[in-house]
Amino acid sequence: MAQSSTSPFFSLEELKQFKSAYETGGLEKVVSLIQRKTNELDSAELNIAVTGETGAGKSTFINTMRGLRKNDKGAAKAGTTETTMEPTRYPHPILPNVYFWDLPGVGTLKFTANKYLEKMKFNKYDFFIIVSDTRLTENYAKLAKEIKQLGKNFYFVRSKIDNDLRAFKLEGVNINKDEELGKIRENSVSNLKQAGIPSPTVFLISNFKVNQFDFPAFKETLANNLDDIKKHVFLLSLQNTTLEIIEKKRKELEKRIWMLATLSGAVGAVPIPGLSFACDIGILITAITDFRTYLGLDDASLQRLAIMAGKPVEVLKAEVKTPLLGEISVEFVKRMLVGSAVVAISVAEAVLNFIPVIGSIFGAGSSFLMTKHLLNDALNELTENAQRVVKAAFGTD
Ligand SMILES: Nc1nc2c(ncn2[C@@H]2O[C@H](COP(=O)(O)OP(=O)(O)OP(=O)(O)O)[C@@H](O)[C@H]2O)c(=O)[nH]1
Ligand SMILES: [Mg+2]
Repeated sequence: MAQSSTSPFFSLEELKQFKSAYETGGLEKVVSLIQRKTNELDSAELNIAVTGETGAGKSTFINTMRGLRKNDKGAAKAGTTETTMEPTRYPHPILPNVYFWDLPGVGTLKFTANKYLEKMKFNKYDFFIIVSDTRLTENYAKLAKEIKQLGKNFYFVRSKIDNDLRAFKLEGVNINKDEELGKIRENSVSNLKQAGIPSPTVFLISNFKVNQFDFPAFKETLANNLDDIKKHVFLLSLQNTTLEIIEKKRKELEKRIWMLATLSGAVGAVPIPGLSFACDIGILITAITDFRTYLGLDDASLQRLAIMAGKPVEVLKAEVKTPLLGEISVEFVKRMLVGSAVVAISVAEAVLNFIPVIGSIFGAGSSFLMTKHLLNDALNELTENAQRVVKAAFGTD
């Protein structure tokens, strides 16, 4: 079985620590290190601040990033004339530790950029997204400079780009789309440069076209600028709007498998007959259920994607060719165990049939291998399903 080359969140330093922990304290000591990392992953928070002028599309953007439309449960109110004066927190529907913060429009408050950020309690955010639906003017540059000064990252988003393109159409002008987009981008960039931002990047997006314009590049850039753990959380929070996102999620989940397999291997080493198997099943079911949700194949995620793509949910569901759509049960995992490849079969069947008699002789190694093998199988299957779904939702591009 090929070992995954992706580093599972551990720095070189930590890996060295593992090695010596294993040499002195055995697997048990390694497990406690891994357990700690798993907890770190599960509790990692991401706080994303969204700011900009009134009506720029901040609330709609927050909904879009969470795969929601304004009438969905938990959606931020959008398109209203009343503007909130306090930062409002919106959790992600799947990852409860990912929060988008809807900040009051910069222009609505009579503050300097500095005072504004202070009032917004800037320190708790991981980074800022500055949204504008017009040219990015000097005021935005001021805000960005202030954010930088406070030691935080910012991104410029130019929203409603669909409107710009539609205007040409309404005027009956034939345009080269990429050329026009280039001009709009260049215009904002040069404004910001003049206002003192050295090399600004401006992402042109439409909140209603999630896989078009700069939206995919925007998400990728955000992910790349985060550290390992936050990147993991952020990537898993993204809606499956492109094949690239699915591939990135798969890689992240592969890292988790490595950790889960080690934990399960260690449980297998506990010399209490019967316990090993029961715990393995628990880990497997939880992992497969989580993977399914992260890959957008649970019912609620499919519904959200269908709305976002403007397709009937049945069309997407028809692409899910796995029994994983329903409840994931012990029975299901057992079936998978039996249907698994040769390497796993001997181990798995032995475990199924001989517990509790010889269950405890399957040491850490075999439980480790089995869990890794099974979760890899499940992950691959789920990934293929997710790929088919996104193709059905948005076409093959
Ligand atoms: N065409 C188009 N319309 C958008 C887009 N984003 C937002 N809108 C519309 O713009 C209007 C304002 O959007 P909101 O998301 O409420 O803007 P906001 O920045 O939260 O506004 P305030 O909370 O009042 O500051 C709404 O009618 C949205 O439907 C977009 O990308 N394209
Ligand atoms: Mg709003």
